[in-house]
Amino acid sequence: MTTPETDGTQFPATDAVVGVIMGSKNDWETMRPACEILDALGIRHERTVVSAHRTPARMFAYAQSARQRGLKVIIAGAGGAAHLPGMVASETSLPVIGVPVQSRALQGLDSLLSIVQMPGGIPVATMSIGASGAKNAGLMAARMLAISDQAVREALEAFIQQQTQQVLAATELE
Ligand code: RP5
Repeated sequence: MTTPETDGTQFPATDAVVGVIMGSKNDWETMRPACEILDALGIRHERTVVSAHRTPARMFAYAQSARQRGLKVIIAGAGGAAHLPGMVASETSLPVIGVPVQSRALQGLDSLLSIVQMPGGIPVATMSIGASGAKNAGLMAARMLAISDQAVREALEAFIQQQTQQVLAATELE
C-alpha cells in the first residue's frame, strides 16, 4: 500500500494564532485544558483531530500550511506511539509543544518517551503527561506569544498574579 500524498484536506484561512491538534477524539478531554487556558488569556486558537498514523496526509497538510495560515504556535497531543508532535515539527519551523496523553496500557509513559526523545535537529517542547501538561502547553504557548504581544503578556502576568493570590489566600489547613 502506498500512502496518498493528499486526502483532499485543505485547511481554511484562520485568525487563530495557536493550533491545538490531537491524535484522536478520545484525546479531547485531556487536551481541553489547553484550550480553556488559551480562552482565559484571550488567545485565538483552533482545535481539530489530526492523526499521524490514521490520517497522515491530513497531518502533512496541517503542518505544511500552518505558518502560511497565520498560526504561530502548534500544540499537539497524542498517546501511545505518540508520533504526531514530532512529525508535525518535522514539517514546519513553527514551535511545536507536545502533550503526552495518558494511555491505557502504559499510563502515558510510552506517550512521554515517544514525544520527548526527538533526534537532534527537530525540537518538540514536551510537557508533562495528561491534563496538567495540556494546561501548561497553553501557558507555554502564551509565554511564547508574550515575547512580542503586549496584550498576551499582560493577560499572562495577571493570571500568574491571580494564581499566587489564590494560593496565598488558602494556606490554612484543618
Ligand atoms: C493516538 O492513539 C491518539 O493520540 C490516542 O491517544 C491513541 C489511541 O487512539 P484511539 O484508539 O483512542 O482513537 O494516535
